[in-house]
Order: sequence, then structure tokens, then C-alpha cells
Amino acid sequence: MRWFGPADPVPLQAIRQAGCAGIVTALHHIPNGEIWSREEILQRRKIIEDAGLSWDVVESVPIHESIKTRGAHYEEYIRNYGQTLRNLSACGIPIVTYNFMPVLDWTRTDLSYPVADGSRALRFEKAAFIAFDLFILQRKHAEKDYKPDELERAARRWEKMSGEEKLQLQQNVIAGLPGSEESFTIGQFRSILDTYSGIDGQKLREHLIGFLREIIPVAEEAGIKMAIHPDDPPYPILGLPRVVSTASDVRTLFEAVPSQANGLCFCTGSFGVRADNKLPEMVRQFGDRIYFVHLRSTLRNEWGDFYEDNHLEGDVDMYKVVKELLNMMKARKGSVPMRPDHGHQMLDDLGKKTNPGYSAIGRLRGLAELRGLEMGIHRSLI
Ligand code: DNO
Repeated sequence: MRWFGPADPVPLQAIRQAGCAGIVTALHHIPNGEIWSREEILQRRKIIEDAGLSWDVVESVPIHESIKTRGAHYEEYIRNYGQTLRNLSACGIPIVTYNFMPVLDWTRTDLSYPVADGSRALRFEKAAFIAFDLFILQRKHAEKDYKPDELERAARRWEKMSGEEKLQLQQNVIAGLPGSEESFTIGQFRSILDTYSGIDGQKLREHLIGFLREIIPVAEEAGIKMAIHPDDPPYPILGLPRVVSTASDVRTLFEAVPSQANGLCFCTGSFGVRADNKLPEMVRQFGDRIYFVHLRSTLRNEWGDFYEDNHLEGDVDMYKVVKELLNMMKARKGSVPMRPDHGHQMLDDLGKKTNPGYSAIGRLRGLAELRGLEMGIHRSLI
């Protein structure tokens, strides 16, 4: 499971009791762009090992915005990144997840969407998101990015929102979800969006490939596997390009930088939002490059909204995905770390202050179901 460090309301002991052997974490307190020192890494590793767990994956070493835009000091930030990789390797941590989404990491409009069983889920509602873009952010020419019926739905949605709901929406979109290393005020957000004027999908991809050309040889030498996390949601938002949304995007990255150190974090929740991403096929296609797995399912509707469903329900065919992953591990003669991605806020957690998506009990349910599924398929295959 993922652990957000000593400030996480879910203690390591709870994670251990959920059945986990390893931890996924990051040094969230170190400002984006700075080198993670060996001392800091070892200190964190010790806390994890003292709890009887191991630190298997870093999620994430964030990429400084300057690297994505090729802004001021970007070469220095790339050098720092490489040094962090060397330090992680020296401390025995072999897998590093990161993403290349401009400005925002994962994005939702509703962090407490009521599910029929009384639990709460995370949701992305297109009309609310467009309303944020048009009426809160008031981005220039934003209306050009949407179809007439989408604009109409967004306007109707906005009219019905109370002042409090509008404020909540703004916070949900730009105040930063757990694991997103940055949060913004609306003013800051507008000026950071400006740094992307002139950066379209092609440019961003060039910057990503440029970054990989520098960093992958360092990772290779250090024995680190890099695992890029897909865009969530997997399409451009707020006029910002996104370039890790489809199988073809991923293939382009592997073709540009073919080293085995250049790998993927296979997140079924992110890729699964697009019906054109065929997940079991993607596991077959990228099987030798998947170094980390996030298992989660979403349910989408005709309007492009989606919410996070129970792990074994929704649009992701979890049976087929897990079966392919088991085949992949068999072929590679080794296991790949997996975590249940997110979970509903449920039972006792409903009354607690939790990190959206990262409450204990919902993830424990997800993990238990996924482990059962894995064992069932595994035993039936041998
Ligand atoms: C959300 C996560 C993401 C992910 C980063 C990886 O729950 O899956 O925040 O950690 O995008 O860099």
C-alpha cells in the first residue's frame, strides 16, 4: 500500500495488518526539484523496516515544472533528479514512479460522491469540470475546447451550484490531492498555466523524451527501474497537453528510449477511463516494461463522467487484467509490486479525516479482493 509518511493518518501497523509486505512512499517534505539525500532516504527506510515492512517503490520522485516546460534551470533540475536516483539506488530502493502531467497530477471534481451502499467515492464530473474552467478559472478561449452540448450542460450545472459547492469544486481541482506535490490559489494557477502557452502535445512529448534521454542512462547505471504513471484522466485538460494517455503514447516513449530502465507504472484506473485503452492487451504489449501496478476500476457514463467503483466492478475487467499480469510475471520469472489504488471511504473511516482515496478500510477491502482474485487465478493456472 501507499503510505504518505509519518503524517499519514494510516499508520504502518495498519498497513501491515491489511496484509502488505511492502510500502510505496516518497519524501513528500522535500521541495520539488531538490536532491533527496542518502541520510533522509535511510531515515525513512528505517522507520518502515522497524515496522516490519520494506520500502519497495518510490511514488513519486516528482518532476519539476521547469523540466516539463524547459523553463529556468531545467538542466540543473535534471541533474538533481539523477543524483536522487543514485542516492535511492545506494539505499537499496530499486523502482521509481513519476508522471509527466503538466501542473496538475490526478484530478477529480468530487471527493465525497455518495455510492448506493453508503460509502464515498472519488468522481470526475465533466460538466462540473468545464464549469470550473469557464466560470472559476475563466480561461481565455476555453469554450473552444468543448462541444456545444458540453457547454450547455456546464452552464446548467453552474447555475444550480451553491456558493459553497463552487468553492469546494475550486479546492478539489487545484488545492492538490494526496500525492500531488503542489497546490495553488486561482491566481497562481492562472500564471502557471501561462508557462504552458506555446507548449502543445508535440512539444511536451519532446521535453519528456529529452528528459528520458538524460535520466534513463543514469537509472540504468544505478540499477533503477523508472516507471512512468499515466495521465489521470487520460486526456488533455484545461488546455494543457497530456502525452501518456494511450498505448500508442507509451510505445512512442519506449521506442524513443529503448533501455529496459525505461518502464511503466500500469495504472488500470487511469488508463481504464478511456474505452479505447484495451487493458489486457496493453499488459501483453508492455509486459516486459511494467515495473509497478496500480489496480483500480472506474465506471464511466455517456457524458464522460467517471467515478471510482469497487475494485472488482466497473469498466475494468479485473479478472482479465490480473490473469495477464500473472502470465507476465510467469514469463519474467519474478514478481512485480502491486498496490490497490484508492478505495472508498467506508465504515469507521466515514467519520474520520482521511486522505481522499487513501483511507485504510476501503483500500483494505480492495487489497483483500485483489489478493483473493490473484490467488484464485494463480492456483487455477498451475
Ligand atoms: C493518485 C496517484 C498519482 C500518482 C502519480 C505518480 O492516486 O496514482 O498521484 O502517484 O501520478 O507520479
